Amino acid sequence: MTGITYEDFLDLSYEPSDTDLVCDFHVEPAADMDMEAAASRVASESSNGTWAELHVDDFVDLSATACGIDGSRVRVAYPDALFDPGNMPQVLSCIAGNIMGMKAVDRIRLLDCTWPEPLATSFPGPGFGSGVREEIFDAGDRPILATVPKPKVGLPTKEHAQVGYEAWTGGLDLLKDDENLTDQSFNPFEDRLTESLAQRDRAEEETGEPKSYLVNVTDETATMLERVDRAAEEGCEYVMVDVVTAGWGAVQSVRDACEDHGIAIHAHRAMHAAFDRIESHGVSMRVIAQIARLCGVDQIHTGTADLGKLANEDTVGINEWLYSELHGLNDVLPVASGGLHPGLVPELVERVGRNVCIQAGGGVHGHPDGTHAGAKALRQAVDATAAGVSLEEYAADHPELAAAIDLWGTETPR
Ligand code: CAP
Ligand code: MG
Repeated sequence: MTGITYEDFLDLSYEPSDTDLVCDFHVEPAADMDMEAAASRVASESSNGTWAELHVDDFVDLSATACGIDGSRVRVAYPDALFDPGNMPQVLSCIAGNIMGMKAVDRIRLLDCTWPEPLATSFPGPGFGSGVREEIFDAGDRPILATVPKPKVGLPTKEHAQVGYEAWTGGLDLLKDDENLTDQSFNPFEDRLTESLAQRDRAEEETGEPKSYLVNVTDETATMLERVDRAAEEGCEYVMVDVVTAGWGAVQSVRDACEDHGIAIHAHRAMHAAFDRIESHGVSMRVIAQIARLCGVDQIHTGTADLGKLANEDTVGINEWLYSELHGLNDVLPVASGGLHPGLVPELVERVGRNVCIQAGGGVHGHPDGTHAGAKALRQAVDATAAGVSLEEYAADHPELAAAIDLWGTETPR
């Protein structure tokens, strides 16, 4: 009989193999628990163990190993055979499942994962990644620019599409639905899709520039797949999914459908802060971004490097990982959004670079002369930055930019 006890899951001499998934956690043990005991329980509960001593003979040993403890940082190595290839919900049920609520720890946060080739390449990764900037837009080396109509919900379809026309002809590349706009009576999905694309076609005709639309397909999976098909039929280059509220299994289904149609995926991350805002507990945005890349989104919101209105996080570090080599999988284009306006563009580009998408809602539609002027001001701020000219100097003969910086300066809104 083989007894499995918690102590079997700790081996600080173990060197992870190159097919192990290696996860780093922040762990705060419960009052009556030392770190080694807590680390063993994390490895046990997230792989094949439980609280009672087990006496079994005929089983495949899929035990994880707590193989590193450095202060509050615990490293756990998971054998490749524990995981169901290509099944992100199952992976997360291991590495971010029961352990998040176990009494052996007061706090636990999944900080970072090192993804081995067999597991990583069991997922499709992004179809385009940052290649969207060349393959969908000819944006050169400037950031691609997006806006989202505001108020975020409530605009009737025609007004929504008109905002798109004003923004696209003002120089922006992308119109984006807001995270909670899907198929409500005041702006039904089907009408919004066709009306917005009609305005997109007009704007492309008038500007000679490629324009696109991030239509939000978020819903239960069957409906999302129908909406992906409709977006493809209407010639849309993208769909947008609220990846956290929709769920990763659903995102994988949408990715498969988008592969068939050659459509890119914009990932909105609403609800991520439920997991990643409290530094000592949950799942880091870094890991959420890793999951999103493996599941195959092409662009994802990763914050504004503390320039915007929402809680700060390691935007630069996360973006670096999104661009990094990952067993041949495409990279992901980071999206900076949340409280941005033209006056913040130079500092934002200084912090995150140009291989990004910059989204501004209030920072476009709140312009004193309206959406079209606001879009021109945002594009002018990006063009000035790309040309290495200060906003003040550029604003001398660009009145829309001048009005924006008169109103908002270079301050971060709260
Ligand atoms: C931004 C936004 C985005 C946030 C999401 C909003 O609007 O549309 O959803 O950027 O946060 O609803 O707040 P503004 P994040 O441009 O008017 O602020 O990008 O951090 O995921
Ligand atoms: Mg929004």
